[in-house]
Amino acid sequence: MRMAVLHWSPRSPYVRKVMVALHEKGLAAQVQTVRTHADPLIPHEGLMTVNPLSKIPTLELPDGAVLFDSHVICRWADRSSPTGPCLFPDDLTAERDEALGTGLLDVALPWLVEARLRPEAQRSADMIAVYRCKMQRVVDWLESHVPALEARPFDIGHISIGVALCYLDFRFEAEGWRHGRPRLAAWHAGFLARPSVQATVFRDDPRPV
Ligand SMILES: N[C@@H](CCC(=O)N[C@@H](CS)C(=O)NCC(=O)O)C(=O)O
Repeated sequence: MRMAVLHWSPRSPYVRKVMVALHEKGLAAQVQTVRTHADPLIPHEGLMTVNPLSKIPTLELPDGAVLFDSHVICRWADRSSPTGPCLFPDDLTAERDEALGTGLLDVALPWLVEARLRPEAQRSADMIAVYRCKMQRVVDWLESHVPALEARPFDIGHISIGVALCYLDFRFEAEGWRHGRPRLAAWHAGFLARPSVQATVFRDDPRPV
């Protein structure tokens, strides 16, 4: 039987969000991962035949259907399996928090490109200051919302926020997001203990050609 194929990278936080969801829903073994290098500065011709945005995660289903982005793939996982937590409850708070987590990533990724990938002469200190400001405001907001996070069952909002904070540890450790945010740090320690999170750690693997 053909398996679903996930365009995947151990460096991508959006991919990790999907992988955590697949593990939580008991679907990880049913999805084959293929290492796909989606470089924001070089569109990937092969990937664009299935996702014209040249982005990962992209999921190819056995019936030929293609799903992207991480939100849609996580919805697919939630619908496809009765196992594990309900990731998308009717209450829109879960998806609002999902948007906050991916929104934090939407700040962190261009920040990384600006600060480390673009030629030095083209880097903008003003843009980097904006990214840092937004990152700090998001983690401040999260610090004040920890009681709300803890009050409801585990859902897509927890996955998205938890993975985004893991990505700050992976790429922006020097920003020290835990400093002055003890409740969020304690909540995240619990997130890190989940088997789905431990099974999906970030890793700087060799880039495929
Ligand atoms: N909104 C998308 C964002 C996906 C995304 O930006 N992925 C990055 C990898 S971490 C990517 O493919 N970048 C390639 C590019 O921007 O061209 C999602 O949630 O899946």
